[in-house]
Amino acid sequence: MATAIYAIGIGSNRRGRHGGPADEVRAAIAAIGGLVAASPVIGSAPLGPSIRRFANAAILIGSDETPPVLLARLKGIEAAFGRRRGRRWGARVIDLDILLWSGGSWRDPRLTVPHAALSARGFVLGPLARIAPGWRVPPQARSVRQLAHAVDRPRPRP
Ligand code: PH2
Ligand code: MG
Ligand code: MG
Repeated sequence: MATAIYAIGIGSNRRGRHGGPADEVRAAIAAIGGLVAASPVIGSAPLGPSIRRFANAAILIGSDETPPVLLARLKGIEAAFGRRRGRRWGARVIDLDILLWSGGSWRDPRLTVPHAALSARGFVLGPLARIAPGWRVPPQARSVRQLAHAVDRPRPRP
């Protein structure tokens, strides 16, 4: 039995060796392994300066890795898929982000879990709510379902 469960966010808006963005997302899910649950692959409009649409998904995996060890492995998969580092919001073949960890919170100079932008990103919360709606996100312990509803309604109504 794996000692931890992680939620991972996956995004692509560029063709790669496996095909279009949705094919890249599906190939990444296979490469990561340890799959416990996977959302559908969902198309989304780009947030930020990128022009191309994204394919996004979220998965749950079981793993014995610590967060930094998992991060290093995910970066290796990104590199193997042809991800070029550099322009922060540029088009990418694959982006693999650690969203949540069953151990709670992690913070070191390279990695913050839960993902710092999680509660602001509908393209992450939408897929994640399909597989882990009841997961309570530290530090406020609001559920993924609550955060997904809140991001759809960014302003309180008068
Ligand atoms: N990722 C970004 C920036 N903008 N927009 C969508 N729709 N999906 C993403 O995965 C995404 C984005 C940087 O990681
Ligand atoms: Mg990202
Ligand atoms: Mg990333």
